[in-house]
Amino acid sequence: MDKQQFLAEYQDVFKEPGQDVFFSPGRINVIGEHTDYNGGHVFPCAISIGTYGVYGPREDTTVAIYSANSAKEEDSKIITFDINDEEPQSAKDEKWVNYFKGMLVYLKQRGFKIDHGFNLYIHGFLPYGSGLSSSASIEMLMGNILKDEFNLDIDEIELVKLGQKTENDFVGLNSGIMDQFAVGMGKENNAIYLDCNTLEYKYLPLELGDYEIVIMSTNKNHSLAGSKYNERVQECEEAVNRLNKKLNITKLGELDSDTFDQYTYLINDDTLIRRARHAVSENERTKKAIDAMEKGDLEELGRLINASHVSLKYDYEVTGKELDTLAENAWGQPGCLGARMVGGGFAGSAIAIVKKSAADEFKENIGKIYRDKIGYDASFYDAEVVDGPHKL
Ligand code: GAF
Repeated sequence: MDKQQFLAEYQDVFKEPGQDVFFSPGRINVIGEHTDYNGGHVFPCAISIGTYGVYGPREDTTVAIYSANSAKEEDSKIITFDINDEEPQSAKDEKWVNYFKGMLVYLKQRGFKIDHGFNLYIHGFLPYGSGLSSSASIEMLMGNILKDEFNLDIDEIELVKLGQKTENDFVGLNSGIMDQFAVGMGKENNAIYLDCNTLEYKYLPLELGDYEIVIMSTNKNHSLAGSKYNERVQECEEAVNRLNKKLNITKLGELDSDTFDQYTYLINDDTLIRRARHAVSENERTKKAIDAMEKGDLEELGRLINASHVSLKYDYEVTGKELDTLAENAWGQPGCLGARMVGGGFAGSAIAIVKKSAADEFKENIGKIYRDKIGYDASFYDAEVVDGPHKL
């Protein structure tokens, strides 16, 4: 779809012309899962599947938002609130608006002048709950629209932090900073190696030669998994507390495996040991994956990706039968170097690194296995690695 089509959709809904069209990407993560809130490393990139937003100014102080993606046609409606209203929307069918509203509220609380209302038409291509970060995509969309339209003097990393704050404090998911960072700081053909503790980062060209990344969606929504996610965050905090009987750390990402092994006994609980072991080992795998990428050793990268899934399955227990079916069957396919779930888990999506010439056969085989085992279809997406949010 092009800019004119989004403007036409806006006009249909708001009965007047829209002013500007913006795009904000989704993200995948090559490796480094559930490490961000543990102060570890991640290696994500922004993808060309994302969210479009059409902006039109208003003379009053009303914000009016319409999404083309409501689950049911009859639920489609324009949701309105006043720019000075700081309360999260509480009605069940209006909660999605909080990703936008939180950004507006926090920008205003930071002293930025947003002194008139606006209309916003949203058209997203990331299925909600698909593990490709539709929420960070819309947070960063909102932040960048407001920055552009109201000439706000704020840099992208500050917007990224407000995106995480929106998620944590306005929506209630205690997520780390990976998704907003990957979306906001996305760079064409590059993945971002980010230390979530210091926010130091570097771009690394995602050079896969004869290989490509295949995105596989379980078509099972993971949006109800928030409480399980928060449980994992809390379990890791408890492991840190127990380790601190002898150590002095703030996050598990500060430990290497040897130190962790020496002090594991302090945790003294099977579940908490496995959670912490994942956080520590995944952080190490992510560092090794960067070395492998820099050496062009894709086979090693693939093995680390597989090991990541195994650890997410057995130690962190965030996969589930749909994601396991995709990843574990991918491992045996011709031309596949590695596969794992991405994002928070429990459902959502997985990625596989597959030889370009084998990709069609790969999708066909996995699609069939998934349908036979799960009873409905998986989806496969092709995506480019792209820049962060921008005006079209
Ligand atoms: C979700 C969260 F939003 C991220 O912060 C990250 O923790 C991820 O799950 C797991 O790596 O996408």
